[in-house]
Amino acid sequence: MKKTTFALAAAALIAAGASANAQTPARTSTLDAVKGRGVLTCGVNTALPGFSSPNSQGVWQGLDVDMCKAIAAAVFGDATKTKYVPTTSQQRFVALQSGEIDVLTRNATQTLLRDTTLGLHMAGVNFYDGQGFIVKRSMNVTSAKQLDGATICVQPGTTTELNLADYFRSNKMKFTPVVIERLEENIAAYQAGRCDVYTTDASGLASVRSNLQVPADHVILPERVSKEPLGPMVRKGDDQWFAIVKWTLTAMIEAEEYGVTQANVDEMLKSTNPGIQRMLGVTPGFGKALGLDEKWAYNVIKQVGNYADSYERNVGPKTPIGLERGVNDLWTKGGLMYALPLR
Ligand SMILES: N[C@@H](CCC(=O)N[C@@H](CS)C(=O)NCC(=O)O)C(=O)O
Repeated sequence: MKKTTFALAAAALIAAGASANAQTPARTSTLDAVKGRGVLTCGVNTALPGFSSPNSQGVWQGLDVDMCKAIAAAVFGDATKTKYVPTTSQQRFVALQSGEIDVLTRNATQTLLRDTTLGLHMAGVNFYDGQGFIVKRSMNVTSAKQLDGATICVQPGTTTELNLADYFRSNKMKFTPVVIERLEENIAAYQAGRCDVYTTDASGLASVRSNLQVPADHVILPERVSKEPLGPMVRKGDDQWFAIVKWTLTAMIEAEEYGVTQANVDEMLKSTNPGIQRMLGVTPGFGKALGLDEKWAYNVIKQVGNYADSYERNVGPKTPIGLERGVNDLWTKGGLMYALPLR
């Protein structure tokens, strides 16, 4: 009798598992699928210089592209084994849910509803941001509070669209939205005067401005009207893959904390600091725990760099994007970047 009950319960569990499998393609190991394919597929922006855009030779570059390369370096020991799938704000989550991409490395904000209803997990924050507004200098506007009655270009399927409505409502102002899916068309509409204002994450504004014909003719207004913690996302239901993405980003930040850079990582293999020894695989066990080679983090730092290397190269003050570290600096320097202990 007991045996029958057990068998029935087991059968029910298997059936439940099977139906969950049918709904969630992520149930097969993403790591195995990526390794089998020999390439990591990342969902990126269509063209957001500094974050992800192809250069004149068609080579993808940017902070979010580096996130993708870092995962490839951790998995394959080769940061070039990547494929980039450009996605609009509206397509991006479906691309991840459907398995078209292995990871979304594309300025996606973590929110409660996205976390609970999309079947996706945010694996960390690689850029702390906030929403802003860009206007033509000739409008002589110095504050978002002066935008009552403005026509505003915005991309659908974004937190931007929602925050925009909140901000204007709470400041008792009116606006006319012009909702356009593709970034380039938003920018064209803004430049052609179809809208007075373009709104998105401030990092996106800096990127967009660097691409305008005369950047100095446009002003990013000082208000930040939301919190936009941006970072890589994975499908729910594959804890190992989630851990790989999470700890790859963590390793980049941890390396900056330890002063281990792309330039000195080989020298650092001789370090007597136990934390550095664990991170670089000199003390083994940490790669194995992730299902990766012990040199996983070494490969990330050697081939892509630590978080600061990537930040300065792609979006820092010396680049056309020109973003100070600000809240994206290490916690030891007054910022929010804090690596969970790699031990
Ligand atoms: N962080 C916001 C906005 C993300 C977003 O899609 N921003 C636009 C404006 S910067 C974008 O990335 N466009 C680039 C593209 O469509 O290629 C969100 O997750 O909803």
